Amino acid sequence: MERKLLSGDEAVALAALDAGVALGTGYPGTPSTEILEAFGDLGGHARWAPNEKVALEVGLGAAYGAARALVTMKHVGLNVAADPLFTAAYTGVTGALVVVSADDPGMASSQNEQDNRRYAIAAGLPMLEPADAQEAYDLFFDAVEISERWKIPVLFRMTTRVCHSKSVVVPRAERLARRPAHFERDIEGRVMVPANARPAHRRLRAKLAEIAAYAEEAPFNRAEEGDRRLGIVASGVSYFHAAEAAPGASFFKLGMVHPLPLERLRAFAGTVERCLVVEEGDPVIADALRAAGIAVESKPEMYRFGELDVARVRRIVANDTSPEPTPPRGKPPELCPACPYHAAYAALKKLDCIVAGDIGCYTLGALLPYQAMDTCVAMGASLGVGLGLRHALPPEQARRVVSVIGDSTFVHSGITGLAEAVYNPPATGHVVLVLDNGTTAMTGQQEHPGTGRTLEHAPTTKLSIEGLARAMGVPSVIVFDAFADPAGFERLLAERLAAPELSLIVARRPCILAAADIRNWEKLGAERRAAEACRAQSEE
Ligand SMILES: Cc1ncc(C[n+]2csc(CCOP(=O)(O)OP(=O)(O)O)c2C)c(N)n1
Ligand code: SF4
Repeated sequence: MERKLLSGDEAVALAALDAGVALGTGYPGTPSTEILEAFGDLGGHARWAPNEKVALEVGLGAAYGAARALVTMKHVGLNVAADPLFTAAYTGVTGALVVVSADDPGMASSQNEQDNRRYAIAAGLPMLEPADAQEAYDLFFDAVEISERWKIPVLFRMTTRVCHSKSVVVPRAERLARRPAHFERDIEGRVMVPANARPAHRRLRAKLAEIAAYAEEAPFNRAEEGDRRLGIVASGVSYFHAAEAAPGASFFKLGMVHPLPLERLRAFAGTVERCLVVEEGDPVIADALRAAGIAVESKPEMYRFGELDVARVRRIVANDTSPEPTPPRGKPPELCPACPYHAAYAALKKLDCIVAGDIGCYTLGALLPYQAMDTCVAMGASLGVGLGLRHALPPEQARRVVSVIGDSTFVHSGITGLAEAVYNPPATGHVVLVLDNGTTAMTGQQEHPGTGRTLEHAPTTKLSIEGLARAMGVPSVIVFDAFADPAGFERLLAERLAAPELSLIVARRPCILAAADIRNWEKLGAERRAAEACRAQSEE
């Protein structure tokens, strides 16, 4: 029997391949990024989208066309994709649509630790949650089956530990063949005007009731008999922590966290003296069980924050609310010594700018030695927040406001903010600084539409940030290498801050860690283009 050592992310990629997924799409974000990269490496059709909303819509389109589609994102990405997600629950799909939400309890690399199990409840979608790589592999097939059987998108929740921990995976001997794609017209089912959406909502609730009945029987939800004095309900990695913290206890291991198998859980709770829900993040399962009249204990509030581990679960079992030991503070992260961003931040600091920042490697400009970023909320927020500050502050302060955004983030969600800047320009003007290092550095150097290369680094049409800004009507657009000429950049920034118009500066220089690879891919791309041109000529 074949055995592979895989991370949870790699297991999902392999499962997607073995389950005949025709298209994988998503936007990078730790801890989900490796899924699409691995899917591409395995030969799957994998694509980076400009953002999560577009990724979900592309996946949905493929699933309307009867194909199986995989969409990946980190937890906050689901906020971006939430608009189509909620209505996709109404329209359903023809093929299969599995949406991976990789949550980050403890915020190893995120701006919040939102618990996306709440999205399953809010959107009315089934959600599966694997506990390790083998289960990630196995449950992916269940997700595809549920999606096809009930013609519904399925959420697949993973967490940092499950995404990144490696364990042995035994793949299936037989792969699923790809579904033949085809289009069937279904205007009432797919066009969500109110008259169609009203019955669609009822259909969704009926599907969910059927899926709840299925969850009562499904083997991925299982009771494990043990000592009757303590029964633990758990899912995801919490199950393994609890199994180690309370060996011998009775367990109810959930593979599906929405809808819950309430009757089996009620029966389980009735067989144990004390029934405790061990879950990372919000008390989602505990609240649902209590709302159904099932008497369970939830963890104390202090364990809502951060990841769980075996030691913390032991404390939960003992109902220990004494202060927890504080982990030693590590060395704060900093920009690489030769990072192209240094010159930009030196100028922003020197000119005492009020910086509406954004998310990427460049967020490190908020830390020492520069401390030259004043806000950072969500991807793309630098534009809107900067404009709001410009509108509200007295002119002498407003003139110091700069929106700072990376190239990948600009394409992800900065473009609409720039439209707002053009449409409602502040009286003092505004300065948008796009730090273009030619990659998505923060998540491990992924491509995006502005790099002109696909997920596999093959050449494609390149979105020009400066061309786009000019076409949108930004009056002053300048491309500058701040690293090569720091003094010139400082002069330019001072001049643009003083101008009562909208300026967009693209500070362009490759990330030092990505530069060699970029050169290599550019060279390979040029060779490929030349070979294609040659072939085309010889065929003429
Ligand atoms: C909605 C959302 N999706 C994904 C992420 C993960 N993420 C944070 S910043 C970023 C892009 C960073 O790239 P870029 O803007 O080019 O800046 P760089 O890291 O290269 O400096 C990504 C993918 C996130 N925080 N929020
Ligand atoms: S990885 Fe690249 S962008 Fe990030 S700090 Fe280092 S040089 Fe700068």
